[in-house]
Amino acid sequence: MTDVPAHPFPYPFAEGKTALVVIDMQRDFIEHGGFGESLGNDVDRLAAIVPTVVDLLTLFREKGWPIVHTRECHLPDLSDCPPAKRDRGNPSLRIGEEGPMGRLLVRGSPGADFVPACAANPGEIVIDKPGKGMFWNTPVHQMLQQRGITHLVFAGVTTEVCVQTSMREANDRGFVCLLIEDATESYFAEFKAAAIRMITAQGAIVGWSTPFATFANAVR
Ligand code: C5J
Repeated sequence: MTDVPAHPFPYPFAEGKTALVVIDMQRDFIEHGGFGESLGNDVDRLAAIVPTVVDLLTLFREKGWPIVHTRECHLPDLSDCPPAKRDRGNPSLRIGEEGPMGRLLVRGSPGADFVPACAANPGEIVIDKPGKGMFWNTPVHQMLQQRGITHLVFAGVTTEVCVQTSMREANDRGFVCLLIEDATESYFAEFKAAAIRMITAQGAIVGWSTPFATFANAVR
């Protein structure tokens, strides 16, 4: 066990029992013309963290530690996209409609895939999830248990939506969770800050947070 300096107190990093989870680094959230922009968001905020996510991926790959990538996306017939989700908000394009990168958030569409710099390598786990959280309607819990994973390091987008939801789901399932602060981003700076405060409050009620450099120095 290595103590990683973190908020609200050192994170107990468990080598051999830890996986990196990279949430939804997809073109539809990060590039122009995708779902994120259809909702009126400034996607350049999210693109800015790509180099740090790549550094984090490189560290885990160098160490040979397991990596999970998630994609928020739906079956082509949208049978796993409830109207309560599809009809929400007032986007210029809805989930399943044709955009410049294919059908928005539909499995197999170019826009639903990872930004090229964050593509999965062979042997890394890729989870297509219909919800905001990584456990709902996916096999990921069983896959992590089979590999003896007890600790999860989180990165990706967006901090207060899919990252926070996945961390809360993981925390409830007994995983010990760390969020890499500069490897996650929101369309709203204040929501990112608030999400990190909510996660780490009350003695790490959901988990810990730390910057990438601090994590890398500790585990290297
Ligand atoms: C959103 C996500 N924000 N990946 N998805 O709808 O956070």
